[in-house]
Amino acid sequence: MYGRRKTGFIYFLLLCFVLTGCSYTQLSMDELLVPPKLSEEQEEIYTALNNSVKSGTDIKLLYPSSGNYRSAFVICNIDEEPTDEALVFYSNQLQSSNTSSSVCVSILDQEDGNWVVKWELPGDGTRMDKVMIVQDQESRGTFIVLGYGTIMQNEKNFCVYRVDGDGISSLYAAPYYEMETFDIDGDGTEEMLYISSDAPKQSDVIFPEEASKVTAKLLKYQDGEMQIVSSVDVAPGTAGYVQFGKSMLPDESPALYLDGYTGKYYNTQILMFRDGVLQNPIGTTPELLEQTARERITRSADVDGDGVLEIPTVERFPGYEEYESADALYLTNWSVYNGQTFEQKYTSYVNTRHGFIFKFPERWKGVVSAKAEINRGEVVFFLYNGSVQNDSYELLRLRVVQVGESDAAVKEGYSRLYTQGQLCFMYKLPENEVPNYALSVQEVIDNFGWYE
Ligand SMILES: [Ca+2]
Ligand SMILES: [Ca+2]
Ligand SMILES: [Ca+2]
Repeated sequence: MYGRRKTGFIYFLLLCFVLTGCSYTQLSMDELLVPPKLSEEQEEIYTALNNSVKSGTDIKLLYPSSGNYRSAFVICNIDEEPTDEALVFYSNQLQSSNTSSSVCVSILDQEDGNWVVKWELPGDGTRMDKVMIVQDQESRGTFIVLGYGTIMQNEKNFCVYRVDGDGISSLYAAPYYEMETFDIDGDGTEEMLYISSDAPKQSDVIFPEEASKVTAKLLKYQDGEMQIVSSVDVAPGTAGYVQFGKSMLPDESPALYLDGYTGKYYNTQILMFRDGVLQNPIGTTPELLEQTARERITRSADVDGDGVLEIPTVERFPGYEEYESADALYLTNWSVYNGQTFEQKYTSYVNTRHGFIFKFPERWKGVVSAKAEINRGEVVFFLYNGSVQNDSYELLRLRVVQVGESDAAVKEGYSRLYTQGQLCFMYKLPENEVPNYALSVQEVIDNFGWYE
């Protein structure tokens, strides 16, 4: 069941990419440190761009730091003419100067097989933060959202452009902390959501508590312009976000999961569109928000592959109550929010280092503890009997080894579950079964999953 649903979800993701029809490159952190080598097509675009700028200036390509598009080149069909256009992000520096200059965006098109600059857009910052492209389902054009960062970490500005038969026009610009595109009202077209401060100008502040108000805003294209159709408060004290999870509630209505952090812990708010307005029931109800607070396990995840994100919270395994927090072992509880309350669905062990989770069967809850043997890449689960030193009722070992070491582990009685890259995920069931608590091989397979 799990495998089939997961395949469905991956297919859904692929479909999303096909629908937007744009190529993008996801880069790892290492690749980001070294500018990637340009492809032949990118070289052609780069040369055309270079020829178009003033002599005596250098083009420095700029790579967006978040979002799906991480390349300085986005090659994509943005208008009614069937060939691809190219967006290039760069700064144009005088060779004599070292100061960081403003972002430039050029849009190039192909004429007789040659790339030529078609439009130039002024950037509003010194670095690229995020690029989003939405092809409108009602054929009202392509919407390009460009987010710019400044030298101040928190100051970012975005601009929304619309491309149609008449050319490109700037529709809307605003400062923001985070932004995302998502079909939150389920009408088939993606809206834009962004989080920003509603702080009035310093000189207008009368009530200091109002100065720090931060809201999520829903931006829609209607009557020929981008309009804020609704906004809602987000939890005060959120220092930043680790994930905007595009998902749904158990009733299948669209929901955007905001996994944030406060400096002390992580928590989750959910934006949804109900009764014609944007709502954030968890973020605006402190008692609900508190129920999502956790010191570790940063992100919500769809741990059963049904398309609904589960929200994690953590508690210590039995026997670790008195340990220092860094030495304790934690189990993770996963809940769904049904629109009113949280429903706990799973208890699991989560290994963030190797990106896997192991869900506990019902009969293990509250009675099974664990021990980590870090040098062996191993975790041992056992029936708790008053102390974590007493692991005589062993139930399961999960171990991650290098592929080259897996044969040796098989000789020690381990079996292979999955091989991924250079790592082999293995398990071992004890020879002496503990009555009522022993797992079958099938249960081991069914309860193992990925957490990325
Ligand atoms: Ca085109
Ligand atoms: Ca929509
Ligand atoms: Ca789920």
